[in-house]
Amino acid sequence: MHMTFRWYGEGNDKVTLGQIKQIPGVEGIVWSLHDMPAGELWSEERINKEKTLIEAAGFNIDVVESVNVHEDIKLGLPSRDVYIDNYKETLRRLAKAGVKVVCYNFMPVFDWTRTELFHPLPDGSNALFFEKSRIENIDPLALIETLSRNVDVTMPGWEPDRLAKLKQTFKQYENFTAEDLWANLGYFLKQVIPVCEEVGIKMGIHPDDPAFPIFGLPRIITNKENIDRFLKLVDSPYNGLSLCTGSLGSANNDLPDIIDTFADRIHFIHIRNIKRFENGDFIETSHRACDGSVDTVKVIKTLHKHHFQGYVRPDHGRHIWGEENWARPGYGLYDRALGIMYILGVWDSLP
Ligand code: DNO
Repeated sequence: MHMTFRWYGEGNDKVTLGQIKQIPGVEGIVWSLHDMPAGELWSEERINKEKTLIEAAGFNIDVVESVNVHEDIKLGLPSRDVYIDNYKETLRRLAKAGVKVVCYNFMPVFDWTRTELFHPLPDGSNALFFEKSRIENIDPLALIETLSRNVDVTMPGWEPDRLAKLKQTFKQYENFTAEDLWANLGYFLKQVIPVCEEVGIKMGIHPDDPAFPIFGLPRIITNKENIDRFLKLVDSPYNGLSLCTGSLGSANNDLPDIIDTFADRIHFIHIRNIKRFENGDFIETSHRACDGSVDTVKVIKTLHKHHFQGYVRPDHGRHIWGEENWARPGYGLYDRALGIMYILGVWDSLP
């Protein structure tokens, strides 16, 4: 297992590479060019600038999260081919720079969705919260507007270029089905995976977060059966998973069983915990198994049993010790660092 830490880049993340260096065990930075609109070709100059910066701080650049997929590809519009060509060329350039794994998602319109970014927990910290009934009754545009008002950073999946076109994008998805999305994902993979095989990059799709349809939009990477279908779309080791315990955990999936079944196709794993409530709400918690609904200890033990050689990162922390005043929602320093110590603690204790 190779420990990593997600970092949003100079000037875009208040956590510093120097701080990350002091967390035991972190080998690599999970990075991206966060200002790059989906579908655009990444320049070698920008890639190499990031590489130099991260490597100078003593980390590898093996994992990119994410190279975002343009909406036209998900919608299956004729314009998708241009964006797929850009995607393939970006992968070639990333491989040349030394990247090994690329994380992406195939969720229509939104990436991860929550109804509150700073929901209080009983211990005085706060965390990302999902309130099911609110999602069912709110206009998505109004929700995003309320949420973004509280933060001064651009969050992945909620980039200004995407949000500006939200109304129009929703219109494009009218009458769009889960089967349409499956077909468009297959089309994308059939073009991209051969390039990955050629250049040695492993693709890891991120499960849908939450792992059920919202706002009437289909979501397909949600459970074991669908993951199986996904992996068979292109049955290559380069077509794999970025398993996320919190995303799949939002729909009560049996994570150890999923890991047992697909271990050789998991290239990257996000470990976090959430507490699920009976009404479908959930809140993010500390990484500790007994604090949430995901048995994180069993997850780590199962990875160990399979001699997991891929990349792992602690996912969304709570905001603790006042860091909600400066850190990105879900991506502060302290709770993710505690999460790493928990993950490594369990891992190191295994024979
Ligand atoms: C949320 C993240 C996701 C993830 C993308 C992958 O915090 O795990 O935004 O990066 O879905 O493309």
